[in-house]
Amino acid sequence: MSYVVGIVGATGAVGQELVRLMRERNFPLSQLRLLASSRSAGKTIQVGDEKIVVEEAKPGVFADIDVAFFAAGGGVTRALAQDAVAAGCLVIDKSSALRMRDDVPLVIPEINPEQLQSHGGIIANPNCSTAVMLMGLWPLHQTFGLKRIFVSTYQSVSGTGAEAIDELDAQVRASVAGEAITSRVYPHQIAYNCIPHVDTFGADGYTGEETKMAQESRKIMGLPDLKVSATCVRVPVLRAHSIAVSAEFERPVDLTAARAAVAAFAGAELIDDPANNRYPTPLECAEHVRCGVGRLRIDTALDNGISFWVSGDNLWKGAALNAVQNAELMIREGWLAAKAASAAV
Ligand code: 2RA
Repeated sequence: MSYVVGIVGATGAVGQELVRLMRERNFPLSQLRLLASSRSAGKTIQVGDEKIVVEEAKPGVFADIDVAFFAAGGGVTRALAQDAVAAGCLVIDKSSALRMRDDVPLVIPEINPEQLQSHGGIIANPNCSTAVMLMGLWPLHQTFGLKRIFVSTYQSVSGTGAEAIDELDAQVRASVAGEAITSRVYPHQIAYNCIPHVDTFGADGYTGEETKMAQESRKIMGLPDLKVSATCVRVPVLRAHSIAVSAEFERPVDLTAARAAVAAFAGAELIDDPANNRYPTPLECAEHVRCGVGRLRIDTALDNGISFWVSGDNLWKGAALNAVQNAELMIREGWLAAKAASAAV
């Protein structure tokens, strides 16, 4: 069986990764429809041997589409997702707009795949920092029982979008040329700097990104009482987010079992040989399916604590790849119907 797939936000960074991953992973496509704002409608995008004309994402466009990956902002999801659902289209959404709704499963297929069976037409994809962090945390939770975590993120500029990549690049070039550096995307220069400010500040002093890491981790892992203290930081890295995690567990921990659990987990690659300078880095983990997990050690400040470092591609596991993996799993399990199937012989 093959599917008519729509990508809403097809011209953006995540939209382009969706196109690439579906081709590379041989997603069963009968047709690919590229959808974007009215500004981009009419442009053509080369996909393999085919030139596809970008259509405007607007009500009514989903009638023949089986699965729509929403890779635009929350505003677009709020404006169009219900229209897609009403047209019988499965929505897999990358935005944060609907993630915490009770009737919207928030799914990482290596963690809570069973939740893909009970939805009202919309599946949400987690925030990129949360997804990457959980690739290290989940196998440790299954082994020792998670109690609380303290985390700091090191988030690449591609998490903000193409304009932030351009800003970092322009600032590095300006610095090398001895020219004035200007900042438009971030409130401070990002080249040669770190900015402890991802998303907007709330009244409690935490940013939206920090709050998302707490709420989404609880929902995905089914741990409503999990205590999370997060500090999210933007760093001058182009692609792949990294997270330093200190986790406290219910049961006594040991590193041999911890490393074995991470090594056996489908979402992670254990890269943990510090004596030979082997640990994950964003450069090494960019454009990799699995997130790199390393620097595992007994935490010296927590009871039953382990600290570790994880790096993973924010545009892949943190966005496009996780969305495609969700759809692939639904297809494998027979949970996704194609509209044209009844007409097929
Ligand atoms: C970021 N979490 O890196 C965002 C992207 N979704 O800013």
